[in-house]
Amino acid sequence: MVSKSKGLKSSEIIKMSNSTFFQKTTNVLPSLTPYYRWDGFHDQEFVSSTNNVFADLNRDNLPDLIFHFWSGQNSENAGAVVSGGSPNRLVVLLSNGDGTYSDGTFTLTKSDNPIQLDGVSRKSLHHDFNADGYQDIFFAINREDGRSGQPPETNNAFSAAILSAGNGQYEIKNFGIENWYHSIGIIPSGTGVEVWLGGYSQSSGQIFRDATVQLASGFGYKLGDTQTSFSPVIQVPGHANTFTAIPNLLDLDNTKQVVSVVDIFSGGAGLGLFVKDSDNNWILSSTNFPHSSQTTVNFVSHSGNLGQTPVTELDGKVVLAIGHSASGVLQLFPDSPFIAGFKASGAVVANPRSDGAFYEQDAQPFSTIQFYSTENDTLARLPITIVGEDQSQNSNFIEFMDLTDDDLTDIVVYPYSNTGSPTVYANTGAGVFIKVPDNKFPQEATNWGNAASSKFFDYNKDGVQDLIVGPMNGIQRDHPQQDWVLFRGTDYLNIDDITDPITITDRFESTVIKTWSGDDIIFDTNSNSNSTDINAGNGIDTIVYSLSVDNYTASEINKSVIVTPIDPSTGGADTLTSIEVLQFSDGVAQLTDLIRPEDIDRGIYRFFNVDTGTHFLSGSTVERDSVINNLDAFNFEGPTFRAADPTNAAADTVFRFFNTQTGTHFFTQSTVERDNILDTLPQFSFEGEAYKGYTEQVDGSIPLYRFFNTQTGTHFYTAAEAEKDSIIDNLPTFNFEGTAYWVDPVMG
Ligand SMILES: [Ca+2]
Ligand SMILES: [Ca+2]
Ligand SMILES: [Ca+2]
Ligand SMILES: [Ca+2]
Repeated sequence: MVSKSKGLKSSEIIKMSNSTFFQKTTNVLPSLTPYYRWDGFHDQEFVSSTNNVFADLNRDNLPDLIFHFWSGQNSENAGAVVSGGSPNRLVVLLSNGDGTYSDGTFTLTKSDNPIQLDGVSRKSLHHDFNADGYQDIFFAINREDGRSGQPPETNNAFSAAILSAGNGQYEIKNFGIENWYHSIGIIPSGTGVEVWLGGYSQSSGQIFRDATVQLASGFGYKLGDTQTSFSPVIQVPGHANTFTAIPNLLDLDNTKQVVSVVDIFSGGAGLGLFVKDSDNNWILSSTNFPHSSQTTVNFVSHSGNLGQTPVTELDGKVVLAIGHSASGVLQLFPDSPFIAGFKASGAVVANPRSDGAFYEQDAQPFSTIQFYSTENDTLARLPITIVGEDQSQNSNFIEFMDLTDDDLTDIVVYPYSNTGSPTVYANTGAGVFIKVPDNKFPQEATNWGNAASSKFFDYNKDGVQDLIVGPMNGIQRDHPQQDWVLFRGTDYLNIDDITDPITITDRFESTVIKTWSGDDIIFDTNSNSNSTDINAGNGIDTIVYSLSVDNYTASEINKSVIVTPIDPSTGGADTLTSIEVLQFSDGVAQLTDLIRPEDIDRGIYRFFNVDTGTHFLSGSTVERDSVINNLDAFNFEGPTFRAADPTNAAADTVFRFFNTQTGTHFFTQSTVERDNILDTLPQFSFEGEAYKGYTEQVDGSIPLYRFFNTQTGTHFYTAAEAEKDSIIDNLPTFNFEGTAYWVDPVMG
């Protein structure tokens, strides 16, 4: 793989906190301290901003930063029922167009007062909802966050639309019905864009927790005719009690929608699949909950209380509770079907103690990402693996994006930690992801405890993702360090140095498979029926075919080998790059076992060296086979002519030299030329007799023509009249030197 690293200027000396790919910026973001210390946040409470939106609001083609800060209630209100949402404030930092930002909230809203929403934002998105060329922002809002201990029936809030007015200004609109909103998604359908909200309550002031009345509360809205009012398009029926809408990318006519579902009645979370029926109404066609059925166990809580609590099993682990934190859709490889990805989070307890009870204090955080197909309108788990998956991260956000510039979508997890750095899993294209080493990302120690988190976005629009890090999960109002850090991405991530071995046991019909510097193994199970590009990177890599070697042929192109099944019904062709071991059902094969070069009596075989653009000739079948099997740069072209019959009186020795400067061979029959080279050109290493050539035309022989390539300083030989004529006509850098000597044709 070609490295795209541009190197660092001397002024960009790497500090400990930076990585090769991310450099800390200064003087780009204004101080955020004034917002953290806003009087409306009262005193001594933590201030958070988890749902940050990066969208171009002022249409300068650079993203703007939309923060929604919020704090908890004052401590004197602890335990008391407090009406209203937690204190909150919307702040928009507009791009100045010169790589810096400043507060543009007033510019957009023309309001002197801080902008407050109906509560705390839980998830957010942006889209040009009213099609006026300006991005609009949506937040799922609730009044739970920041009000711990409040009665649940007081947690409902309106969600918020930051809707453009078409003139560069924005209106803040509450929409939907009041609900305990958790999530938001968007469907750009042909009949108008829909915004879907996932809530927890059926309607304002009521919570349906009765297991026999499992009412869901998902809502979809689109703009009404006035372009300012929202009309409902879906209210999700029973079963689940909340859901997370995710973007509908699953089919082109927007009749299919995957959402993630939380169902506390069955003790876990999963996915729901909605499809449109013949009346154009959304119906829930399939759900899939990853955990096995719930059982009730003896349980000892942190406070020592013994009681009964439900547990479920997930991937062989006993899990106390599974919440959903995020979901989305992605393609495993370009043009492949979209699949749904789902991040389940919970707490896992390995075993009950000797008294037979499970203890809450034994619990460890647990999260895992799973993938589902939606074929036949049914959610089905896919056997996709993540090598090195960190299953103990506390995180609420995942994202699917290509960070390695290979058109293969990678997984990004944004955990809460001291450095705030993301965790990235790189996509092989074939159902296996692998953890990217943490040192590819900034590891700046913050003093925000485990509140720091991050988000990729491209602030300078150079195509390379940049990384913003901040105390998203909340810091104290009087904390001494409240400014966020923006790291400029200097280049696409290069992960060629990953040495963990990767095994691809199921290709998922991928057309592109890549692995890196580990010793990797790639099987042909479920291979693409057309063709597949496979690059296994450095290491000793093996490809495994399910049939015996006599069922395949091979040819060489550039530094790759194309392996093709003889019977097309058994699979497509693979273009293999950097694969060292060819394994078939009857054992390891050499490339010569697939290319099967024909042995010709006195045959001289020709190779094209793709590195030097020169040809290599050999009269030795041992040398020929060694070059085929060992030198990627040499493409075998077959026998090109035959050496002279040594019993013929006109046959005489052809000498071979190796030019150590050009890496090419030179042939001559002239002893004068030979001796002159030996005396005057030390870069030519004499290799002795190569084969015999005729010193004159004999019966059946043909001339071997010699050219001098003035660009490479090498000689080229051909016995083919058509090739000779074509070079004379078309390649002025080749000086024709006439007949070197005579040889026999391959056929004849
Ligand atoms: Ca708009
Ligand atoms: Ca990628
Ligand atoms: Ca960038
Ligand atoms: Ca490898």
